[in-house]
Amino acid sequence: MMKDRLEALRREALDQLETVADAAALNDLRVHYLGKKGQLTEILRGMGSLSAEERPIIGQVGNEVRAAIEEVISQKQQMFDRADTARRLQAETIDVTLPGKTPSVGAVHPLNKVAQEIEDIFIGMGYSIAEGPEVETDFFNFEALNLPKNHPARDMQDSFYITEEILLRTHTSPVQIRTMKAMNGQTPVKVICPGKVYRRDDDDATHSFMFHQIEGLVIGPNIRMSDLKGTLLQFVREMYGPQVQIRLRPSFFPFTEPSAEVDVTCVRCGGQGCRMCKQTGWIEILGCGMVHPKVLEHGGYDPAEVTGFAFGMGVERIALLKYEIDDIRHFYANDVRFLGQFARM
Ligand code: 2NL
Repeated sequence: MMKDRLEALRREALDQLETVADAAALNDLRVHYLGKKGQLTEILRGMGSLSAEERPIIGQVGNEVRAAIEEVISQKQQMFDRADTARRLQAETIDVTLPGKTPSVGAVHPLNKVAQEIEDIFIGMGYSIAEGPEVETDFFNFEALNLPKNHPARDMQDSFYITEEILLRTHTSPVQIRTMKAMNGQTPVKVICPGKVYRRDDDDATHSFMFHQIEGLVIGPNIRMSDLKGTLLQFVREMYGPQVQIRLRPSFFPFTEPSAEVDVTCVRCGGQGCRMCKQTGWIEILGCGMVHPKVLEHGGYDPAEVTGFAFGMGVERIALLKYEIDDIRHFYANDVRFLGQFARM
């Protein structure tokens, strides 16, 4: 009786296993036939009522049936495992011969590059770099620079005022005043001050409400105009090449006396005359002069004891000339088609 039931179970199980579709269905069958609450256990539970002679025989048959079913399950499991591996190998193949994706690499902005180049030239001549706040007081931005109240350059229309006494700096000169004060009358002073400056202007191809300035200041006993000229000649030759000449034209700034504007022989035509220099052969690049006695006093120096020179240039202007760019607004548009051209220069 029990033996017949066991043999029937074996046939049924092997029949079912023959057509099992996948690993999940296979597991269901294993649980159904061989599990703790499965069919085989169910039949063998009746062993208790068997005679002592029958029990080992039926036990033997039970073991054979279990072994036979397990054997087929194991074969099927291996078959499904191999199929799964084959499918994954197919689906997850990596083509190692495909070319890689080139990552896009950033680059230093042309304005920062030119500013660094200018800084390096002056560091080579023994200068230090000084920085200071972009939000300044009326005293440091104007008063100390010999621009007294009601001077036309202090017109509300020309600067970004925050209060009556506080504004965005219109040049980096206040950093030099701060440097002088920090030096407590000691010499020499040899600094360059780079940074952003702000002026209320309508933006066009050559003007921006914010631009970058680099100013230089040297103070010591017997600093002369010839020191200024020699320094600027050295600077432009390192910047534009050993062939360039400079000329100084008389000018006016409230903070220098005498004052001059500096031209270089045209970096495009070499002085022959072209559209870049408007046929003059010369291009204006910076302003300079001997530090005004009142400015020395505001900085804590005695104009009877020491003298100094100063100069100031716009980084944008130097960069426009160097790369022959026609519009200052390119520098602020952050168009990678423009910026990318300076990546490997
Ligand atoms: C320009 C002209 C200039 C200065 C800046 C200066 C600073 C101190 C004392 C005296 Cl603390 N002078 N700076 C002098 C002459 C010209 O800049 O065209 N800048 C864009």
